[in-house]
Amino acid sequence: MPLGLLKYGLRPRRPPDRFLPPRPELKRAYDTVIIGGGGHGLAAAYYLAVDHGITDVAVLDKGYLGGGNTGRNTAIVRANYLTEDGVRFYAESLDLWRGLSGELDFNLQYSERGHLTLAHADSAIRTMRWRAEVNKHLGVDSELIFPDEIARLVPGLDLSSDVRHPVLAALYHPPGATARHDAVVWAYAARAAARGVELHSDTEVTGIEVEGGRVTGVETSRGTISCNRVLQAVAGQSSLVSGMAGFRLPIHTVPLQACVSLPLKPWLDPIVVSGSLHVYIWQSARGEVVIGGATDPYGLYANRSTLEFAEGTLLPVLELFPFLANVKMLRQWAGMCDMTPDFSPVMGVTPVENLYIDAGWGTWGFKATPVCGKRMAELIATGRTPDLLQPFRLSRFAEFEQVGEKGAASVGH
Ligand code: PYC
Repeated sequence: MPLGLLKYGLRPRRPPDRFLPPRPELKRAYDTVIIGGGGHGLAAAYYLAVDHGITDVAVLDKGYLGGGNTGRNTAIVRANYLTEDGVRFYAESLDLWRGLSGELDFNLQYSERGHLTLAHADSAIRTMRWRAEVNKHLGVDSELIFPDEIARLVPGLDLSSDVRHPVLAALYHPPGATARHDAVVWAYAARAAARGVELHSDTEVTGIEVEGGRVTGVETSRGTISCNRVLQAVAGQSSLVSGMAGFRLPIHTVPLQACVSLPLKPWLDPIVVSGSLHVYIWQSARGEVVIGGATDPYGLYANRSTLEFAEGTLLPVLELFPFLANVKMLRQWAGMCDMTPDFSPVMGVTPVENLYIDAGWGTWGFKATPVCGKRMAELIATGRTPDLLQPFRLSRFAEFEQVGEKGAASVGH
């Protein structure tokens, strides 16, 4: 670390440019088009350029960069999944996250604070013990802890036994972290653009051109582009975009809402989740308490906020932290989650040759940003599906090889 600091201090240009270049003219042809200028699309563009030297790339977004789910999630990073495939995948993501501020030379405010999933019943303790064992087996730090230890980690948590859902234990995952989600977008975008990748906001894809089973271009609100390869990375809109290419996804889309309070003095270090109470909570560097709950119980393409969410989520927050009773809420918002039947994402090839997909993230796409970007870039560049992505292929549904991760959700479904 001191050597890194010294090198940084002696660099001729520091800090590197944080700003993004103005939007260029749209060319008529690119090697690769990425639909979706969120964290995933931009990360894929960055790794295509850096790892594979592919820079004739246009990233298209119908709005502004990071205006979709990347700017709407609650910024949690963890790897404490249930299946071996899930744990391996997110463990690689954790490794990448840890070095990412340094690699991108951008302060992503990556903050390792620990993650607790509360158990309120014996059955939950059993699942958490199972998760802890799978995690440890694969080198991911997770363990079951009990009220004494929970009280030490989470001051203010009501651990009384005479409440509706007493806290009996928790799955503790020390590497659980948060990162500044917008900064992730800006960093990947700036570093990809510096290598020649073109960033086209306000450029809506309205059609995908397929000839002889192979993708040949995309139609956009600014004209048609031909290309050799396309990646769709459009969380919340995945079925709509794949529909343009003529294939269907086993995905339904539901809103997920969240809110933040006015700033409070720092009191909560870890992220605290109760799947049974449908609530999760952490405190940001600005002091705001970030709160989320369950997905809305109906399919909808809308980013609106509802009073039902506020009432239904804040009540269990007060069961866990009664002292928050008079705290004012500052802001409430929603994103759209593409849910798959097994609660795992879809990454890989599609029925259309050279059209690749990154979709189906449900309620946990943000934490996968670096690993998904890196491994999708590898697939696009080499044409070979990396082992880490193989379990998440689209064809797994037809092959009855699902990767069941519902039990690892932080969010109620
Ligand atoms: O999977 O950790 C998670 C999560 C937190 C909020 C939404 N998803």
